[in-house]
Amino acid sequence: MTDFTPYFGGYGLHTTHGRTLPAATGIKIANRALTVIAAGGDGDGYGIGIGHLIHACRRNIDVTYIVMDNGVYGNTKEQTAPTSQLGCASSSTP
Ligand SMILES: Cc1ncc(C[n+]2csc(CCOP(=O)(O)OP(=O)(O)O)c2C)c(N)n1
Repeated sequence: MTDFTPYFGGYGLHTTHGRTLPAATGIKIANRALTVIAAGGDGDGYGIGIGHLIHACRRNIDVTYIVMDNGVYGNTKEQTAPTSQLGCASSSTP
């Protein structure tokens, strides 16, 4: 997992894995004047958080979402993730 905040010099919030977009959505709704940038991994956005991603698209509020796609669940020892290559060997699919 990457600490994204220092690159932008703004205020940062680290939230629960898979709940990046609900947190970002809440912040934007609370103060529409803020520029809100959400960032997470592919496991975060396309695995545990996929339902939130779909609803965030549907709501279409003005939030930028950056997915850092390394194709695995890196932080928890590189298990296969939703964007893993077909046939990739990982700690969960050796
Ligand atoms: C609610 C919740 N479920 C599971 C975990 C365990 N966990 C921590 S990081 C992670 C996977 C991270 O993968 P990804 O989002 O792709 O980011 P990467 O580590 O590859 O940068 C998991 C499953 C957690 N911290 N919280």
